[in-house]
Parts: sequence; structure tokens; C-alpha cells
Amino acid sequence: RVGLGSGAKTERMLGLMDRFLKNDPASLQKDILDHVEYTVARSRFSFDDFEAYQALAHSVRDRLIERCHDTQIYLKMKDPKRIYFLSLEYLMGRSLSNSVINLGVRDQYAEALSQLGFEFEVVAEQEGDAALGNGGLARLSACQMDSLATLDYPAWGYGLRYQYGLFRQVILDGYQHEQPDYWLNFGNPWEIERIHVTYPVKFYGTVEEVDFNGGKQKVWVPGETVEAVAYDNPIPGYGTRNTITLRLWAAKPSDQNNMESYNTGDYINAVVDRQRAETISSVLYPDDRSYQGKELRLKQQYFFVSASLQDIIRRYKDTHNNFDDFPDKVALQLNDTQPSLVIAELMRVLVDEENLVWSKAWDIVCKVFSFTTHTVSRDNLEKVPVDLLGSLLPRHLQIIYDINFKFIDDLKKKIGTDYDRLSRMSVVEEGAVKSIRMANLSIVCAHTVNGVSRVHWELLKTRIFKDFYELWPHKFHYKTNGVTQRRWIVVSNPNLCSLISKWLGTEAWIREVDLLAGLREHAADAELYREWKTVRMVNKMRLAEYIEAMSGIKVNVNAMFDVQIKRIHEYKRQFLNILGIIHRYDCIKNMEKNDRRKVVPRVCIIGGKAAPGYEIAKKVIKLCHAVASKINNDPDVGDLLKLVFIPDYNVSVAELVIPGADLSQHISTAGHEASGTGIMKFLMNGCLLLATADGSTVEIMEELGAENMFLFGAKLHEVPVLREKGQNLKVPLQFARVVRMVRDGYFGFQEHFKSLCDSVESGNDFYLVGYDFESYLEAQAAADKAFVDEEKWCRMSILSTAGSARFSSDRTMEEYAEKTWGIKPCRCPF
Ligand code: B1N
Repeated sequence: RVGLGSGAKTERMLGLMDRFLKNDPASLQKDILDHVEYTVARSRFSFDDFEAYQALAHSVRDRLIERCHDTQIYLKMKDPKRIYFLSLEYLMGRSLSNSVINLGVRDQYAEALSQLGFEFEVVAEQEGDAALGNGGLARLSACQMDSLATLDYPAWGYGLRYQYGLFRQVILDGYQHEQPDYWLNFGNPWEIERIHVTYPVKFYGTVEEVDFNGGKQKVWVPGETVEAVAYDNPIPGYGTRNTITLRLWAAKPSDQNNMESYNTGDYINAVVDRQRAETISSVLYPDDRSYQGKELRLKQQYFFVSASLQDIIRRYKDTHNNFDDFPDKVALQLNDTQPSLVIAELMRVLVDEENLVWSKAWDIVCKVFSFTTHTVSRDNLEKVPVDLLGSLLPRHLQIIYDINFKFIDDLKKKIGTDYDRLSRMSVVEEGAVKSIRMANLSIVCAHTVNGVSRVHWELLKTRIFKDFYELWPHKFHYKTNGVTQRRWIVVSNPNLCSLISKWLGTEAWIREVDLLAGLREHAADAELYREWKTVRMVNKMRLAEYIEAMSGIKVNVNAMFDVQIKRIHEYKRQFLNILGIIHRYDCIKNMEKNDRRKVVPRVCIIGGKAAPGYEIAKKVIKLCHAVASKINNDPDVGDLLKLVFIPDYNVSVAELVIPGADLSQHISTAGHEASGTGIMKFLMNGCLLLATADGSTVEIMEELGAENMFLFGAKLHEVPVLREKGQNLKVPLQFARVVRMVRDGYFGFQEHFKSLCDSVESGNDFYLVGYDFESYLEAQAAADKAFVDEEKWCRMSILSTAGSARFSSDRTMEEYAEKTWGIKPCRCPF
């Protein structure tokens, strides 16, 4: 193996390295045909769209691999501080369009394909989504990876390579059914299997004390070993050669197990047993934020952090022979608490394996971790039962106890014997089920705790982590979430992308997103209005076609497209939306025929998955279908109102729906959405927002001005007061009326919807659906009024896109890099 050194040889190698693969359409065409013939193994004279996709993907993959190698060679030479992003979930969606755009070869590929008789868009449609995550948190990780690559940061992502991604949602009779997403069925050209990058991960067993250096040392004697194999997913930056890696781990049987069973002759059972190891990375848990204390989930968490840490330490040791510089070279980012076992694991490695004294190890640990929390309520924080942890990872449990012992000891010196507070802050929760509070562990050892919006930060300080904030105010910060304009404008809305570039006179905004604000200068230009409206109409037509193909419902493209797409949760209040639709329907029904002409036509679009065990959320989906079948088949209503449920909402559906939306709804009860990132995608695409003052919406409002969106609902500080009132809380008559319609079986399924109706009944209405109903209807009326004034609407739409720069993940990642991780860009010059 030859490596880079200095001098003439290096010069020569650098010269050789200069772009092995050519990107002109003729070379690309040859490349695609080669892959058809030799990789896909179809005849180059006869292949279909899917095979064209496979060949194209492999051709792109070659280019990604080249850039990955170059980036790593360069980083190895420079050895900068790296950021390691640990997340149990990533929602990458499709990769083809994103990759060719970031590589700057989309048009060349499109031309090469068209000469072969294929259309790029059609070929790109063949790809399935990589859905290794649930919702906002997972898509955020994906957006941030794109930004880290584009901004040339020396970053790695680590996660799990689930064989089954998030379930596919199938609707039968209006009810959600879950089908497994065996996404690897057709192969995955976007990953590189690294059969040589494997690490043993151990579980169970006992802890023993052995003599060491005249004292005692604890040693973990594990009971089971599983092998972690690396699968690398290249993440290309835009406008740079830098291509970083998302390394996902798959579980494989280890050769260190079961030797005895072989010897006893039970060969078949021994093999079957070995194979069970693979279940660790087999399936993504489909519920966000309900923690069930399942062993498999804990195994997944430890499996992924143990393998990642071994990999990180191995890389560090390539260039260092002690741990003194570890905090200057390594930043470890915990994406929520799911990876937080890595804290105990790093302590274990440093103390038990590297023989550092505890204080020295702790010193290092306290310098490398930063923690981002995405949670808004103490009740939702992750807890791991001590019994479970103790049996799976006995040594880690001891280490956590030791960390907590020292922490509580110090704390007593500071706050005395306020036992209530001590017990609230303890990493160990004593209760019916003794458990470890993963958030407390993370806060104790992280140097920085970030929230995901300013409002979220306020909640962290005043409610969720109040005790910790008072102890360590310097640790608490926020970095408002952002989304990548590459995926959410350039890939998903190419017409808007060209229009923006035309009016700004540059494509530079794709990397320097602040330039988007330049659109404000043209916000009164009639010519821009005309072009803007045309682009939006084309997107609506595309969406209308999709709706018709999928549901058979023909929608009027001149109607306002009103969209709410996100996971179904009580706090997100899809129920409020549906009750509002029922109200609108009821009004139309009760109108004189002549008056109906004044109604602003709407197409209401709802989409989202409910966690399989979340009964109320599933009922919301059923209600949506029940109401839709009534409204959509009522001749009195016609084109004035349609309700469409889009099944199996995922990243690629979002790419289609968001550019076609006129209005989008983000209507969580104030104080329940930590940030919200869907709203930012709509904003970038010039969709107007109907929203509560929750999460990142508050900052969006500051950026746009309240007059450019439709705000409603109880404010953050009012919510607890309103809840106090319970049954005495006034709800409007219209609300009682629409709930009664559902209750009385107007839409059928009376019995089924009972518990749903009960959940918003006076005294029981935790999410304040009834209280907010009136102001919700007012905001909807304001939206209707604005929609009729086409110029006003168009100006608001342009101002939305112009005001979206602050909500780019590029800005978020720069803030993290400078303020939390202490890393600098490192741009590959090859
Ligand atoms: O994270 C997003 C935020 O924009 C949303 O407001 C927030 O709800 C979301 C356990 C979660 N919080 N917690 C989760 C997901 C999976 C899981 O297993 C918790 N997701 C959020 C990005 O900051």
C-alpha cells in the first residue's frame, strides 16, 4: 500500500488523483451502459426504467466513492478536529437527484440518458426511500449531514443500518395498516459494504475484580459477542469536492460465539443461534418518544455506539499514542438521548481498557460530548430500567452509578440537603421501577446542552431542566433547527430554483443561502408575480395528478391547496384541522345556493403515519377518511371543498406535496413542538403558514412579520393557566356542534370515534382543541380573504421564500461548528 508523503511523489500522486472519472455526457453515457451490462447484468440493448436507474445510480456511486476517498485522504493528511454525529435515526429519502445535483452533473446525466431514450425524472422516480427514521428528528439529521458536507466540515455520521425501515402505511377502509419496509430488497447502490471495517460488540456477562498494579480493577467478562459491519453512505457536498460519510452498522454473527455448541455436535441449532445476532439491526422502532423499556431497543443503542466509538478511537490512534489530545481532535454530538450509553462506554474504554485513572478519563469525557435534546416534556424523557441495563451491560450500570455518586456528592456540597431537588437531578430514578434517566446522564457529562429553537430553550430553562439550568446556566443554549435548501428547493422544486436564480442573477444562494433575502427587492414586481404564479401552478398541477392517480379524486387546481403533513400526534392536532373542515362543510351545507359562490374553494390535504400502538392517532386517520367520503361525494359541495388523505407519507411524498401547497398548517398546542422543521420546507417553497406560536414558528414570525402569516391560538404562557380552568374553560358553540356531529354518527362509526370525542370534551381537553377552535376559524377566514387577493397572496409567498434563509441547516451547522464543537472547515483541494 502506498500513502501520501511529501515532495515530488506526492505531487505526482495529486496529479493522478485529479478526477479519474469524466463527466461529459458522452463519458457518462458509456459509463451507464457499462453498468447496465456488467453491474446490473442486463443487455445494453434492452433495459427498462428501473434497470436504467440502477445503472445510473452505480455510475453516480463511482463518482461518490472517488470523492469520499479524496476527502478522507486529505483529512488524514490535515488531521483536523472532527465532529462525530451520533443518531439512531436518519431519514435520507432518495439519493439519486440529490447526489447528481450536489456533484454538479445533473444536466450532463439528463442529456446522456435522453440520448439513450430515457427521461431523467422518470428514472429518478424508480428509487425507493431510505426511511431509517420516524419523523422530524431523523430528517433533521439528514439535512444536517448535507450541510456539513457542503460547508466542508470534517464530519462523520454514525447510525444503524436497519433492514426494515419505517413501516409502510396502507389504508384499508380508512384504517391504517402497517406493512414492513424491506427496503434492501432491490439492492442499495448508495452504500458501500466495508467487510474489513468490523468490530466486536459485547453484551451480558458479569463484572469481575482482578488484581492490577497492586490494586483492584474491574473487568467485564461478556457473555455474547456480535459483529458490527460498516456500511458507508457517501454524502456529497454541493459546490465542493468534499464528500463525507454516514457510516451505518449492521449486525452479523461473530466467530467468537458458540464454539462449544459446535463441539457438542448441535450444528444446526448453533448456526440458527448465530444468525439471531442479525436481529439487532433488523428493525426500526416506529414510535417516536414512547419508551417501552425493550431489551432489543437497548441492544440497538449500545450496538451502534460501541461500534462507532471503536471506530472513532481507532481513527484517533492512527495519529496519536495517548489520549491527551482526544478533546482537541474529537467532538461527539449526541442527537437526543438514544446514543447516550456512549458516555458510559467511553468511560469504560478509557478506564478499563486504556487504564486511565477515573479523574483523567472523566476530564476527557466532559470535554468531548455535546447533547441536543428534542423533547419538550419531562414525561417524555427516556428512562432505562436498571434491571434491564444491569443484565445487558453490567459494567456500564456500575459506571453510571459511579458517575452519579460523584455528581450527587458534588451537588450536595453546592446545594446542601435539598433532597427533593437531589432526587430530581439524580441520574438514577428510585421508583416502582428503578431506572436510569438518560437525559440527566447526558446533561451531567455534556459540556453543552442545546435546544432546537428559542422557545424550546426557554422551556428547558424554566421547566424541563430547570434544576440543571440553575446549577450550570453556562451549559444551556439553543441552535434553531434548519433544513437544507438543496433538498427542499433545488431537488424538489426545480422550477422555483431556476426562477430564484434568474431573479437573483446567480445560483450562489444554493451555497450562500442568505442571498435569498435579495428576493425582497422584487417583492412588488409584476413580472416576478406572473412567473412566480406560473411556477406554483405547475407544481399544483403535478400534485393534482398525483392525488388523482392515488385516490381517484379530481381536484380543482384553482382551489387553495391546504396541507398538513407530519406524524399524527394528539399534540399536533390533526383533529383540530378535521373539525375545522367539518365546520366549513357544515357552513356550506347551510348556505343559500347563491351564497355558495362566495366560498373560497379548498382542497384540504392531510398525510402522516400514526405509531402502530397509538390508538387515538389511528382514529384520527379513520375520521379523516370518514369525513372525506361524506364531503367528497356530496353534490352540494362539489369543487368548493375536498378532503384528501395522502397515504404513506415519506420524504419523497413531501418533495412532491410541499411545492404544490398554498397554505400549510402547523397547529400544535403552544409548548409542545420543540421546533418543527416541516414548516421551514413550506416556507422555503413560498407556501403561506397557518400556525400557532410554538417552537420555531415564533422565530419565523419574527423574520417574516406576523402580517405575513396566519397566527392563532393560546400562547405559551397561557396554556398552563387555561388547563387549570378545566371544565370552566369556555369553548365556542361551533366547536360543540362539530364534535356532536362526529359523536352522533354523522360520519358513521359512532362507537369508534367515541374516545376521540371524549379526548376533547370539556374538562378533558388537554391539548385545548376546543379553546383554540374560534381563533383557528378566524385565522382560516383570514387565509380565505388573503387568497382572493391574488397579488397580496403572491407577495406574501415571495416574502416567505425570501425570509427563509435563517431556517437553512447551513446556518444551524455553522452555529454548532463555531459555538459547540469548535471545528473548522477543511476543504479538499484535489
Ligand atoms: O424533533 C424535531 C423537532 O423539530 C420536533 O419538534 C420534535 O418533536 C422532534 C424519540 C423523537 N422530538 N423527539 C423526537 C424521535 C424519535 C425517538 O425515538 C424521540 N423527535 C422529536 C427535530 O428537532
